[in-house]
Amino acid sequence: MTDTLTVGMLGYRFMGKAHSNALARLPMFFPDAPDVRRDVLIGRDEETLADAADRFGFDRTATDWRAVVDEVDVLYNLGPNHLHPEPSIAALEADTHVLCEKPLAPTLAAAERMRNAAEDSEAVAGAAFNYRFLPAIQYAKGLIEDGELGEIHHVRGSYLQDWLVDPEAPWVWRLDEELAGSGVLGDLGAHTIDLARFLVGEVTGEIERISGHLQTFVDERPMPGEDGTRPVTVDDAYSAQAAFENGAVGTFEASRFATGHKNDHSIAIHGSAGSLRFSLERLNELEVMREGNRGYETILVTDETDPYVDRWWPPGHVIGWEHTFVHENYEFLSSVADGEAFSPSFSEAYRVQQVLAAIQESDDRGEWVAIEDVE
Ligand code: SOE
Repeated sequence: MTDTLTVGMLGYRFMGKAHSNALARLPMFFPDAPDVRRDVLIGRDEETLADAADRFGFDRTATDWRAVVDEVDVLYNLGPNHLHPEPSIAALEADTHVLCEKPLAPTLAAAERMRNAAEDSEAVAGAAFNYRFLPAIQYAKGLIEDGELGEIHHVRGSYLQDWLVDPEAPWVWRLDEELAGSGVLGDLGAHTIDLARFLVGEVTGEIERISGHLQTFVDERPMPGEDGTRPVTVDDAYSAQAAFENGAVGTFEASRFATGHKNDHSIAIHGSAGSLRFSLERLNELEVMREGNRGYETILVTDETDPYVDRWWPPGHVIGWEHTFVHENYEFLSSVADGEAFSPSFSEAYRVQQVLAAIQESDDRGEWVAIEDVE
């Protein structure tokens, strides 16, 4: 492999912008990151693709991922969920490294094929659960694994948005089961389940069984630019209760109808010796309740000794949502250059997919489901 990694990026809208911005920031803020060339931007609509390639700094464009997956060193699969399996598997079979956006796949079966392809490949495969790469979250993980909270009894995560509360909000691919696999469960629930596993998994073990409920509030929406409507075949909201191996109780929910909440991902952990609370709306802060104190203290996680902070600005000069992608890209590309595994791997993302599938099955059956029984 030459020193410069060539990147092919499938998808050029929201995630294409987030990851292209991250790649552009690396040379200035992470000069020890591998050298990367944004080689080819992959999409269907040639005109919008050409404009995006120009803005995002790609050398060329392609309208068929099959033609380029073995030409580049790394494939960024940022397409809609139904496009995660085939291009990623084809790239891994060509020993092209893959960073795939979450959720891994629309279905558990497709996620299993992706996990197996990663196991059989020499390439590095990663799942883009970007919220792991926040200083406050990594600081929280350290507190938990150092035993600062004692035995973990509760894990409580919610991810609240409200972009669909207007019934006239237009139909998009995320609302179709064939294209997305699930609605808010896979889109936002995947983040929360991954974050819970990342934060407490070492001390609680895995989620053993789960009981879930899915709800669709609006079952058809107007097609943009057309007359008529298209059915909504996925969930608008989910809630679930989970039992961890160590006996901890998990409570999870997400909604696209939480009026007034724009991108409110929050998680709280309660243990025998303390608690912590994190909210994406205050992503530089962590609230910590330590044994013997009367209440929570708010820690601004922006010291030079905090993860990634010394790459940016002095203490108190806060970072934002986009920086999670810069950190994630730095770690992924460093793993590729060093020939080391990246976390979260496709196997870890498959574990998340198992929990999502168990929630769907529990909703179908109206009873608790053991994760090991989900196929
Ligand atoms: C959904 O609106 C969404 O864009 C998710 O798909 C992202 O994963 C999340 O980070 C922000 O919200």
